[in-house]
Parts: sequence; C-alpha cells; structure tokens
Amino acid sequence: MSSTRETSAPATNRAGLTAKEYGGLKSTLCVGCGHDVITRQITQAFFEMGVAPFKVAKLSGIGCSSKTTAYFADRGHGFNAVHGRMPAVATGALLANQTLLAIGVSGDGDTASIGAGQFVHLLRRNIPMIYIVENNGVYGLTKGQFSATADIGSKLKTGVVNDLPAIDLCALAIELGCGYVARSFSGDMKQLLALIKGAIAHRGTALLDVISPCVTFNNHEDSTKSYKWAKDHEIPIQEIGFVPFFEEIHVDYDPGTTQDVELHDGSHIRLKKLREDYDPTNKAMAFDLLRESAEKQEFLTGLVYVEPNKKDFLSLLDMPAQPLVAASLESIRPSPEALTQMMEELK
Ligand SMILES: Cc1ncc(C[n+]2csc(CCOP(=O)(O)OP(=O)(O)O)c2C)c(N)n1
Ligand code: SF4
Ligand SMILES: [Mg+2]
Repeated sequence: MSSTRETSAPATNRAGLTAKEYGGLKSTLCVGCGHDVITRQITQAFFEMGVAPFKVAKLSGIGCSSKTTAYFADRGHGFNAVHGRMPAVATGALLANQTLLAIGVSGDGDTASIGAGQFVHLLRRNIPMIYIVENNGVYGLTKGQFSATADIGSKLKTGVVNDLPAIDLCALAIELGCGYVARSFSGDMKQLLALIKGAIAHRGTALLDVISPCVTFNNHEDSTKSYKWAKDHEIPIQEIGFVPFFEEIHVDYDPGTTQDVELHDGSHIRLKKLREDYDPTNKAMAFDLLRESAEKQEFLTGLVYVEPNKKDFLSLLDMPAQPLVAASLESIRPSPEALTQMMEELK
C-alpha cells in the first residue's frame, strides 16, 4: 500500500549537497561537551558556504578537542598529528597542495601548552588555514589538569587553585601578525557560525579562540570556563552578519553603527557595533581592548582584529599555480647529471 504523505527533499547548497553530506562519525565525547556544539557550527558553515568536502584538509593534534575532525566532512582528508605538532603537518600539507581548504581543530593544551612553539610559527608565517582552539582551560582527555589558558585564581573541582597567568591566544595571535582573530563561546551559536564563515572566506591564518566548557572536569562554580560563567559574563563587541560572495544581497546599513569588511573571496562581514567606536581593523585598539578586558575580567566576544589583505605564506613564497602534489617527478627532481655537477661544484 503506498503512502499518500509527501516527503520534501532536503535542502541543497550551491554545490548540490545536503547538510548531512557534511557530517562525520558519531561523537564519542561526553554528552554536553562544548566541543560537539562547535562541530555542529563547523558542519553548518561548510554546508552554507558550499565548500567541496573532498577539498577539505582536517588537521588536529591530541585531546578530546582534537577528535573533532572525525566528526565532520568525512569525505575530506584527516590527519591527527602528534600532541602539539599539528602546525608543522598543516604547513607541509599546504605547501604540497595549496588548493586544499585547511581547518585545524585543537585544544588549549594542544595549542598553548605543549604546542606553543609550533603555534607561534604558524601564526608568524600566516599559513592559510582556519585554526579553531576549543578552549576549556584544562586537559580534558587526561582528566582535567589546568592548561596554559586557565585564568589565574580559577579553581579545579579538587580545590587546587591556578596561580599562573593565562596565555591570551588572541593577543598572541595579533602580536604575531595574524589577520583574522576572534573570540567566541560554544553557547553563542549564531555568532560562532558567522565567525567560522568569515574564517572560510579569509586568506591567511584565521584564529578562533572558542570557550568550550568541559562538562566533566571544568564546569563547576569556581571555574571561569564553565557554561554558567561564560553565559553570565559574555559581552559581545559586535552583532555579526555575514554576506557570502555568491549572494548579492544589497542591504542598507548605517556606516556610523555598522562596519563592513570585505574578505579575500569577496564575502562581507558586517559588524554592528555594540561597543562604541571599536574598530577591529585597528591593531592598537585591539590590543587595548584585550588588555582592558583581562584587567576587568570581562569575557568579550566577537571579531577582535581583522586585516583582510595581508599576504599569506604561500603567496609570499610565490608558489607555482600547479600544486606540487600534481607536478611530475621529472619536473621537480634534478636529473642525475645535475646532481653530479652539483657534487662536483662542492668539491
Ligand atoms: C607527547 C604527549 N604528551 C602528553 C600527552 C598526554 N595528553 C594527551 S591529550 C593532552 C592534553 C589535551 O588537552 P587539550 O588540548 O586542552 O584538549 P581537551 O582534551 O581539553 O579538549 C595530554 C597532556 C600525549 N598524548 N602526548
Ligand atoms: S572530558 Fe571534558 S573535554 Fe573531554 S569529552 Fe568530556 S567534557 Fe569534553
Ligand atoms: Mg582543553
């Protein structure tokens, strides 16, 4: 017997794909973990931007957060590097094939503790990739020790107090020349989605420091990385709108209250100012804002700094249009005669 009920086909994007086709494995993280909320926004952003999933390079290190790359775009290429070593792998992957859209998902431990040495060079080189730090202030995977982003005075469930100052990943990124720096909260889904879409449109490193509570080890009353603390203290600096390059929407806006920034691919990020006179294209203002917010223990979120036309590492190197991975061996390997001549010259 045939059913009379009609089922409508799921919506498709400009690549002809459904949102489901941007999914990945089922998450094995704790129920309620902030990281899974971020996964949903990454998946949605890739769908809405019509990214080709098989062109995505998903990179991570080690940690609960670093498992995230398995949970979206399963037709993409994935690589879990050694703890803290994702930047070197990402740099190599992009040098071999600059046509990939690279996204790194890491943790505060993976990035700011063991991986700090690699992270600073990724920023300094302006490697063209989205870099999301799922920041919970602890090493979730190894049972909740403080990481280098834990706020001074924050307490573990056991009562241990953190006496060390936190590394501010946004301030570090701006200092090292990063051209797209944002802070967000996994509970602020609308803002996070717009920021990830902006990061896809940017060319260069796009750093998103996203507070992502660990419900198992760092979600208690004395934690400054809990859902409650973040919800109670979040102060967005802008309301963020995003107009992708493939949607020609002419919306009137008031330049006095709204700032429009054109990104590398022609998309626009529209920032309705909630903090009077804040200009995220002004580096000095960005530093002042972060310093002030740290002093006042405010949790400011939004696009902290943007410099859309900065040259990325691959453009600086003047890489050939054809990716190295597609070049013939003959074109990249010196002939035996050339090698012999080189050896002769070294004698
Ligand atoms: C070389 C090395 N040192 C230490 C570890 C143990 N270890 C695994 S994950 C991790 C920290 C993960 O913390 P974070 O990056 O913040 O991720 P989270 O689990 O909090 O999402 C540590 C110390 C390891 N796997 N490898
Ligand atoms: S231990 Fe914490 S960070 Fe890890 S999955 Fe559970 S809630 Fe998430
Ligand atoms: Mg962590």
